[in-house]
Formats: sequence, structure tokens, C-alpha cells
Amino acid sequence: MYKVSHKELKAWVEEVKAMCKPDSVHWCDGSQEEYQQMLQVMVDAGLGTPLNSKKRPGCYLFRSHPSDVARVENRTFIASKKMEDAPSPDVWVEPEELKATMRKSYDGCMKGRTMYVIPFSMGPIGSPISKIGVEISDSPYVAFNMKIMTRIGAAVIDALGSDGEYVRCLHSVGSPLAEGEKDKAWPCAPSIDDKYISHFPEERMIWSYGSGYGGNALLGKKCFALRIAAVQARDEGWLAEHMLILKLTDPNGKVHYVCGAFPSACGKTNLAMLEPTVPGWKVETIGDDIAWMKFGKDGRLYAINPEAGFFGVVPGTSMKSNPNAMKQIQTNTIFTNVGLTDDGDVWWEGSGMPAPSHLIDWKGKDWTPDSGELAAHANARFTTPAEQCPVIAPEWEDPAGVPISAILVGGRRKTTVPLVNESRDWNHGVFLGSIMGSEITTAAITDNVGQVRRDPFAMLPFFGYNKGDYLQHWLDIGKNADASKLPKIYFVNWFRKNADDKFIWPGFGENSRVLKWIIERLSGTGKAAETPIGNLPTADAIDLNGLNLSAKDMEELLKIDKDEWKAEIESIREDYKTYGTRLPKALADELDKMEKRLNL
Ligand code: OXD
Ligand code: MN
Repeated sequence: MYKVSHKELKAWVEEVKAMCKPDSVHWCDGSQEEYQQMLQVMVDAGLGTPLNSKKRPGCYLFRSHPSDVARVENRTFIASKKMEDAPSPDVWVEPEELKATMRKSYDGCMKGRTMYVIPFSMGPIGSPISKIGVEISDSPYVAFNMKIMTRIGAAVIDALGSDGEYVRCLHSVGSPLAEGEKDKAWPCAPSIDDKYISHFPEERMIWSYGSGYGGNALLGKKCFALRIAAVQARDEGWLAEHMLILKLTDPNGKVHYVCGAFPSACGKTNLAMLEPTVPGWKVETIGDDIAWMKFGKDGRLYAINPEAGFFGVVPGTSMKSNPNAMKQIQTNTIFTNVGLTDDGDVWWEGSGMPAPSHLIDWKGKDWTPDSGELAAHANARFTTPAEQCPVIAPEWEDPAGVPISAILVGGRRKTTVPLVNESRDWNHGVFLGSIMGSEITTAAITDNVGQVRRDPFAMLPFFGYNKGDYLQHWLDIGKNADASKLPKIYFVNWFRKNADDKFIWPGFGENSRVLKWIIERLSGTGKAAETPIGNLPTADAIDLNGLNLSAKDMEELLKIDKDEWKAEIESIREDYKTYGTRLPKALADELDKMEKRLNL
């Protein structure tokens, strides 16, 4: 064990120990041996399966409880001191009241278990943009996933010193064991109402209870790097965003860095690792989910990927959608909730690999192609080290970050929104970010299938504070910066459909054609026409060489239909009402100006 000189941290660990009453405490050192031991504990207990070492060396499969398969947005709370500082009244609970409730759940909740203390750094240790957290968890699954997703262990304790700042992250699966009781395959609190994913923004603290899955439990990701970091970013003048970061090299060898905000299930990981179809262009990856951006001395915005691994959705990942991820998850990867084939490999829907005649599905049951059930859960995940990505950029861990030239925003819209739209200026770009969203495709969220769910900057599930204040912060970032050095914001939509309900744009690697146009615009050569909604490529501006796309299709992709925009403006006005008095005036003005320009 290493020496911990941080008195306050030691006191907090003691306090949690006294409350949760674990059998033992383990301070994670972050070594490879420790990682293997933690995996082995679960394998020995029959809770995890090593995969065939010839096919997937270093890979393991875990199956979660069917009630614990995704982030629980309706059990996610922002306990700011004042209700109006929370993203919405629905997610707010008075902090002391919430703590009192949760303390009752935490009392004795780790009995029979080991309490892991996981010091972690979001971002390269020592970077001026990085931040430190300490997660206390009673789940070894969380501990070894955190080892992949963040930088953990002794080096972080060193960086923290005797009085460094850190975010306190407390997690329990909420399933204490009685003396001699055998553990469940996936311990978690039995009922959804017993689960809490709570944030105390003013105290920079997270309390999570009852779930062992993904963003509910790996607290460095959504809870810290988005919800708490967004509050830190607001207070300190930077940006913590739900964005990929990619590096684009043009045929002249010039490098450009681009961030992109897309809601879940819009192909963010695929775009981050894209294989360009345009000759001479190269894409490399810096990050696939989160970007932290701070101004450098030169006045430009520099981004780091605060994570060290990718926690990606498995179903749909194939050699067509993401060949690089397919290679990346061949080794040293944790799979959760996919099918297990008879030869010890994994299989999932949309893999492009033929379905085996038999496997064990994500629920642990026999499965055949005729079962009529999914072999892999729709939100099955891989956890895989970023450094294994075949196209990871060499500078992905540069402590200084990378200077951002463009920011993409976009959702899934089958009508109305063109393939790409360049903002007129920063405020207009923030306006475009505020109106992005996707059509609701599943009745699981509400009954309003087809209606647009606005998801400003893809942050709807991840706001850590009032959403109007969040947009105001974006406007303030622009106000205080040198406009010529700010990234340009582009609104993209890969998902427009034709009258036959078919996607018009081929997507995936072909999205490089749109990236190329964006870079041409930034360097002053790309052709665009000013329109009422922003600057759109002219009909011949996007390189379509080698692509079977008709002029009519292109016209459709860039069409601005007045009736659709009339309905769009009404729908934006409805959404803007949900901001109440905290809607930034500059955005209301942008909407009015657009309406005027459209002359509806
Ligand atoms: C994710 C998400 O898991 O955005 O990255 O839901
Ligand atoms: Mn995400």
C-alpha cells in the first residue's frame, strides 16, 4: 500500500467505512496485477467468464441483472441548494433531505463486501485541464472498469498531495451479504425506487446507490466528467461537454481538430473512429464521448479527452459501421450483456457475423436464432482501453490538449434539418446547439413517437445545473473570447429520409465528405450560400466523387422547406418556454431573427 498524506481524504474514507460497514478496505494501486486479481475474484465466484484466449485474449464477459441494464434517468438527482439552480424541478431534491434518505440506505450496505478506494484522474495526470476524483465502491466490477476508463491508483494519490482538491464519489450496489451468504450473479438494489444517482454540485460530490451498471456506477464518466465538471467549468470559465474529439489530416498534411456533440445512439463512437472514403484524408481519434475545453494562452480553445477508455454500445458495431472498434475490442476488453458462443467468443445483433446456431444469451439462457429474443441487450457495452484503438492519435494524452477548429452539433432528424449548416457566428452556433434533438423513435420515453425531443448540446441527461444558465455560459465563453480564434459551430444531420422512408445520406465513412467541406470552409475555399437558417453548401460544394448520389438527392439533403421550418419554429418556441426566466435573451433573439429571415 502507498502512503496517503491527504488527511481529509483519509478521514472521508473512515467516515464512509463507519457508515457502510464493509468487511475490508482495499486502496487501489492501479497496477496490472491488481486489475487481474480483481477480475479473478469475480471469475472464481462464477460472476464473470474469461473468453476464449485464442480468439479474444484478455477479454471477459459479465451479465448484469435484467433490471440493471442502463442509466436510470428518472432516478438521477441534482441536489443543488436552490431548486432553481437544478436543470429542472423534476430532478431536484433538497440536499440535506436526500442525504438523510440515502444515509439510511448506506448504513451497513457493504456488509460482507470489500470497499474499494479508487483514486482516479480525469485527463492525463498533471494536465492543467485534468481533475481528480476518488470513488469508493463495493463493486470489483466498478474498480476494474474504472481502471480501463480512467487513470487510477498510486500516481493519482501522489498528484493529490496532502491537500489537493478532489470530487468525492461514493458508490454502493446496495446489496449487503449476510454471514456466509453466496453473492448474487449481479448484486444491485432490487427495485428501481431504491436506486439513487445523486449529485451535490456545490459540494462537488456524488452519491450513487443501488445500481452496478455503466454511467450509474462508473462515476468518473457522466456523473463527474459531465454533471459535476459542468458546474466546475461554469465557475472556472471552461467547458465540460458531451462531445467526441477527432483529428483530421488533409491531403497537404495539415491537421485540424474537431469536437462533436450528438445524443446517445447517433453514432458518436463510429464518427470518432471514422475511416474516410475521400482519398488523402485521415481521421484519428482523441476521444469518443466527452471533451473538456479550456482556453490556451494563444486564445484558442484546447480540448482533452478526460477518459482513458471507451464504454461503447456493442450491438450494431460491425466491420461496416466501425472497423476500428472491431479491432480494438479483440483484446483486453470487458463485455457486458452480449451473447456467449459455444466456443467461448461473443456475438451480438448487428455484428455482421453470422448468428451461431446456439449461444448463451445476455440473460444466461440458451438461445438459438429462432428464440425470438435478443442475444445481446440493446445497451450491451464494451469497456476497452483507448490506447488499443488502431487510429488513436499519438497526441491523445497531450496534457496541453488539442486546439479545436470546429464543433459539430446534431441529432437524428428525418425531415427539416439539412445535411450540414454552418453557423453565422458564435451566438448563432449556440442557438443551433440549443435547438438540436432527435425524433422520438420509441414509445419507451413517452407516447409522442415522431415528436422532436430537444437535447441541447446532447446534454439533456447530463446537465449539472440550470439548463438556461448552461446556454448562457456558452454565450459568455464567446463574449469573452477573441471571435476569430473560436471554433466554428456546424449543425449536421446524417439521418434525413426520402419519401420512401430511406436514409438519403449513406453515413459512416462517407461523413468524411462533410468534414472535408467544413475544413474547406475554415480555410476559405469551401463554397456556401447564405440562407435564412445559416450557411449551406452550394449544390456542388460537397465532394461526391465516387459516390452514387444523385443531384436530386443532394437537393433534398440541403432543402429548406418553409412549412417544415414554420412547424420547427413553433416547436422551438414551445421548448424555449421550459426555460422560464432563465432563457438567455440572445437565444430568443436568434430565434426571432431566424423567423424574420425565413419570412414565413
Ligand atoms: C453514453 C450515453 O453511454 O451517452 O455515452 O448514453
Ligand atoms: Mn455519451
